Amino acid sequence: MLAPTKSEQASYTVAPLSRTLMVIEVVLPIVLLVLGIYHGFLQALYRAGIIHSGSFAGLNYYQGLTLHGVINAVVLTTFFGVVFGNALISYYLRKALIPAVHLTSTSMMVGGTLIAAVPMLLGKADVLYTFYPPLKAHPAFYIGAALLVVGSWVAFFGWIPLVRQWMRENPSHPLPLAIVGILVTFLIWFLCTIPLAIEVLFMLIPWSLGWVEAINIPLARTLFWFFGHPLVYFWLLPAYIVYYVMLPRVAGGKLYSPYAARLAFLLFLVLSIPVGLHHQYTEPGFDRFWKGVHALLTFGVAIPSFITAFTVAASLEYAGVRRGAKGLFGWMAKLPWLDAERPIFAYSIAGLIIFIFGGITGIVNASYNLNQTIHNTGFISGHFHMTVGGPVFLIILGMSLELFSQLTGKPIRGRGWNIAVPYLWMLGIFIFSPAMMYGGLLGQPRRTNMGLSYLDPSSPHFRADWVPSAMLTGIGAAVMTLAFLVYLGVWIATIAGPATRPAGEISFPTAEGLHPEVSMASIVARLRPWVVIALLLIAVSYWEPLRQAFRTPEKALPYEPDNPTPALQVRK
Ligand code: HAS
Repeated sequence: MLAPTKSEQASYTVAPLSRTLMVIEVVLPIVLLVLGIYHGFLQALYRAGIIHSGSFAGLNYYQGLTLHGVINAVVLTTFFGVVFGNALISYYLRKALIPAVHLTSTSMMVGGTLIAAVPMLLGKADVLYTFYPPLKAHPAFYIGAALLVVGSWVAFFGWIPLVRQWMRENPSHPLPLAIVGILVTFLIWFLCTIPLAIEVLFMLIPWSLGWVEAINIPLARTLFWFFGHPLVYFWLLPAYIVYYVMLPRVAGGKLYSPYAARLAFLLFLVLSIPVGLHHQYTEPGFDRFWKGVHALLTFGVAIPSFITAFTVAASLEYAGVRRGAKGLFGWMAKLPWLDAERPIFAYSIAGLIIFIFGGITGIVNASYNLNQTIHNTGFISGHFHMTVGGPVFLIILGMSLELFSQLTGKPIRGRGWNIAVPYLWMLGIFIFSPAMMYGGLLGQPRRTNMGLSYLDPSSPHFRADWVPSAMLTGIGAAVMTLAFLVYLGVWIATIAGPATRPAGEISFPTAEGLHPEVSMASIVARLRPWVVIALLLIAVSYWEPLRQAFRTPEKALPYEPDNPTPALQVRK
């Protein structure tokens, strides 16, 4: 056990109703993840030419890819954001969650997930996680997704009175860093899901119900990416909370700069939304000027990650030196890489190392001219498996297990196996993603329903130069799947084991600052000015692109499954 620091408090006992709801919020997405990972593995085997179209456990290619994307990128991440937020609010503010709000939020999220699952499993919603028109889903898919999102809003709204109460009780203290982190995460989430709600409620649902014949495609896509890029920071910021608040402590050191940590979160609030056009560089209908503005702001949103890279590395170096390290890089060897009692270190460091490469490839994507080469190729899949599939996924895995253990009082079993998971996953990612990216540079498409044809020497589509990267993609995915199976084994052993502690006692390792905590007078101790700047920047950067999308005459007609090229079903 680590000796408590000044900034650490005693554990906080969650009320029985909230405890039960939080166990559901942790366990349900992990159960669904089995399906999500399985379909990811099948995708890779299909791309490697090992299985054929129609072999997706009875599902088609798009159905399997939709299950993979929606479960891994939307359901898992949203549930984790909410349950992690519930735990942070309880522990750091020492306040009970409001029971009616908590019950409503969990019921909506679980209900929405189950409602959306039915059409996905029946093949009535093969629209991928981006659900671009003219791909059209059954209305239940959109309604279920809307319920999931609104349920997460309800959780957030339930935290606000507790935060305000804490601020009244502690007028001379800035909010704890973890609370700033989770509030910024959900402010971004709330702001960016408003355009999504408009797209779903006023465009997709009426279209899918047949109330309107056609909808405006560029507008739907622009509203989606208004949501779609900040979404990635909604995924990432819970990991950053762990890196700033907990990792320096489990590494045996201190947080190098509490000021820099707060600044990084606040810069995300300002810069993560007005960048969505970088997903639409290749789309006609928008002035190049506005694409350029979003490109510039995209470079801006990398800055808080650079701040994080420096601050977290400095904190880890401090920890290594405290443990007796010498020389420029000696600190790395002294870190607790294999400490099975503090698995969150292994889950964090593996994610951080992967993210160095995920981040660099993001900068490549953001560069307007380089994007022309890699857009819609395997390079993009390589990038996002090193971001959402790196730090985000590993922190969700590590922290979900930790939360389950604390909520049920059952210690994690198979601890040695548990810390093997992030390193095995990292190995898999470092085979999978470079292979995908190299294939992408050779022109391999990001999604392909062509199956074996390009790997089959007798086919006119055969591409001999794509074979090695396609094979390596399959090998990388096999290693990643193995890591997940080990993780599942640890879960099963933990569930089967006895409870040895009282259930529902939450506590998080919390690092002290190496430099002093910020004062209440500091600009980074306040949220409101940053929200105002964020709103202004969104208005300036999106007003004209939205107007341009609104004016476009392109409309999506109802999708016909027999037509293999839905993009052609566009009426001018
Ligand atoms: Fe991205 C596409 C640009 C970050 C996810 N991105 C995607 C898609 C996803 C995704 C899912 O500009 C595909 C969407 C789709 O379906 O079409 N992305 C960026 C940029 C960043 C970035 C500039 N992306 C993310 C994160 C994601 C994510 C984070 C998920 C969580 N991305 C793009 C662009 C596209 C795109 C274009 C569209 C491309 C197209 O054409 O379609 C930046 O935020 C990245 C900044 C990060 C860094 C890295 C900092 C490094 C750190 C680690 C330090 C390590 C330490 C350890 C301290 C600059 C913090 C040291 C210790 C040792 C022992 C070594």
